[in-house]
Amino acid sequence: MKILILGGDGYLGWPTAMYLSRHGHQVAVLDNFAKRRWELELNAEPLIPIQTLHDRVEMWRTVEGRQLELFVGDLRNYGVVEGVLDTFQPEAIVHYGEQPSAPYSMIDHNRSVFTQVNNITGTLNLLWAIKKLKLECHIVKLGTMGEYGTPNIDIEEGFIEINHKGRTDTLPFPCQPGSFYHLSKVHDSHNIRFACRAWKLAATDLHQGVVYGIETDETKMDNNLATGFHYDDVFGTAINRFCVQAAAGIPLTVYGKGGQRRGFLNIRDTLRCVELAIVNPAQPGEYRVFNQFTETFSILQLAELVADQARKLGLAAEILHLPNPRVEQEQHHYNPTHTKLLELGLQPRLLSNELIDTMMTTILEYKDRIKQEVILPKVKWNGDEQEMEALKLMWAGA
Ligand code: USQ
Repeated sequence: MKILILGGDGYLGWPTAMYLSRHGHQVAVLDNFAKRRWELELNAEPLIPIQTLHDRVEMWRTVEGRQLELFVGDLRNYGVVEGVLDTFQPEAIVHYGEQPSAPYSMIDHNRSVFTQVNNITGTLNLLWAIKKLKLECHIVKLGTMGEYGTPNIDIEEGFIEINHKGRTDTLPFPCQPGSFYHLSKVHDSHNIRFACRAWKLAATDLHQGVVYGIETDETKMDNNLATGFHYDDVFGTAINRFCVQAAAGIPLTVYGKGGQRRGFLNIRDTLRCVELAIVNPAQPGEYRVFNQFTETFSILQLAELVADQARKLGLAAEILHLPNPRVEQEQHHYNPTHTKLLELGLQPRLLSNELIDTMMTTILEYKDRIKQEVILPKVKWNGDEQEMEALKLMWAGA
């Protein structure tokens, strides 16, 4: 199948491109290298050095003997989007091409506007280009479990049947996202669903949980195929950050009580989920949602798992409860449904001590590159300077 990956230079985009190429698909990647610019803005380099996309595409051709087509361009430019779609004529488009960080979207006014304009415009351009070109093409869009927030009822897979004043309807599950980034994904979901209804487009919205992991079968084939693994306060996510903190001998940064529960999945399962969505496509006019995670944990549980494992490796891992820089519930009900990908054949690769060990071993190889100054959370949801100062002092004393 001809598959276009938007955001093909990213943490998930690049491994997905290699994985689908290796599984016999004809793959093209599009990227504008925005993530690399944001990294420069924030002094946040990936832990493992990554090559340019051009070099990685060339390396993939050498190692695997398969050619990835490479487009450079910005999804906010409609001409770019229409041009690439017209040239490549994809049958499926995997859309990762967005600003992916909640903290980034909460830094200041500029970054929050940027996140929403960037994400929503790119997706709208994509929808309009597919319509204009009359492409028969399945959109596989990376959404987030964070679109739902943490309601005090079980979360369904996209839709919920509601009885109201004697009448019944199946409606989109209510959304209570926790950042301007997560909100951008909600707005995307509404736009995509509308385009499916109005223009008979076909889309799968993958409401993904927090991804962890450094390696996939493909990145392991050569060091020069590595993907961008972040541990900083803006682009790094929970398990990945905890493993790096333990390796560096820094306390594990649990925000608040740590009772926040989220869905998690291994990076390899992300690739498999995307493949399952592609080979079992939505039909014209259909907008469907898959909740894409394999297990839930509280943040404190995860920190304890990582700390226990780190101690077995002889590292002195401690857990530090920091004042929570985010506005979020720290103790709450969380029981989201996630059956659709399992029904399509997903066999989850659950978090195990071995997996944490493997991650830590890889991280320890790059220990000298860990920048301690990018670990402490600096972005506060309600911008209280005094509390941030107190937090810095607490960190300094730890
Ligand atoms: N957290 C800590 N300590 C840390 C980092 C995070 O306690 O050092 C807590 C946060 O307060 C939050 C939870 O861990 O309660 C998850 O935070 P995260 O930074 O791991 O992930 P999040 O900001 O939610 O965003 C990530 C990805 C995003 C994706 C989302 C899926 O960056 O692209 O959409 O996970 S989900 O969390 O299900 O919304």
